[in-house]
Amino acid sequence: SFVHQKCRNVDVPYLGSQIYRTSVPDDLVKWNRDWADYAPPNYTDKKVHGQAWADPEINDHNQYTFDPKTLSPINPIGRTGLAGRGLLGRWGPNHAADPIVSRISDEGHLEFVAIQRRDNREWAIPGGMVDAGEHVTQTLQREFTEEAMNGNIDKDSLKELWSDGKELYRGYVDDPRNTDNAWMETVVFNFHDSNGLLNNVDLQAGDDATALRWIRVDSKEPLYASHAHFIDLLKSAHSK
Ligand code: RP5
Ligand code: MG
Ligand code: MG
Repeated sequence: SFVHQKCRNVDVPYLGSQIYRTSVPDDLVKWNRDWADYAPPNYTDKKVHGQAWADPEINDHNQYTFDPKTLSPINPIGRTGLAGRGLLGRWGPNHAADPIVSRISDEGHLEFVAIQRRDNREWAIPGGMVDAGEHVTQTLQREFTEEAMNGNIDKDSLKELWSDGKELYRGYVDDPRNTDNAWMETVVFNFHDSNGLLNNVDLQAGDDATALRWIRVDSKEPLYASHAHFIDLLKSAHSK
């Protein structure tokens, strides 16, 4: 069964910190495997404290549903070697949306719009967090507009594209920011441009993206978090 990898990396410190995760071997990821001495560092980035988009610190006076031992929600996949929230605002699931905008290139290859992330320089789908009260369909369009169109909102040019999305995935993401108590979940939609709509759109990296390009699905290029898996799903969806 699936065990997360990217959120167990001990080669580099946790993003934006000097904190190293406890090394968790594959066979001790599942919580039901005994590990009496497991005591990972507890870390929540200061950037998270006091933010409107984040939960407060947990103490015995507030109302979350807890693991009685740790007083915290626990990662559904298992141990990550780090307690606390790290860079994530929410205890438990942190909700994102990932729009995969694809086309068939002139050479006949299925390809998708990818951005390079500012935080760790890895290539990724231009996704982002669902804002409070926001519908996921809005998040998908907003994040693509911010990260791949540099905020140039030309509402009508992609209307047809946005109206025909296909869901590819929803659930857990093996994000390098995940911890034992906070993790990413996403909804992945494919918007396939069969009509050349994107020829009339100025694609340009924006917001937290530092570069943009089309990546071929068969390029085997390493991607951020679980995004390579999402691209596999895209590939299957188009090979039917
Ligand atoms: C990943 O983090 C999701 O798949 C999504 O692509 C992304 C959301 O976080 P930010 O891009 O807002 O940092 O887990
Ligand atoms: Mg964003
Ligand atoms: Mg993003």
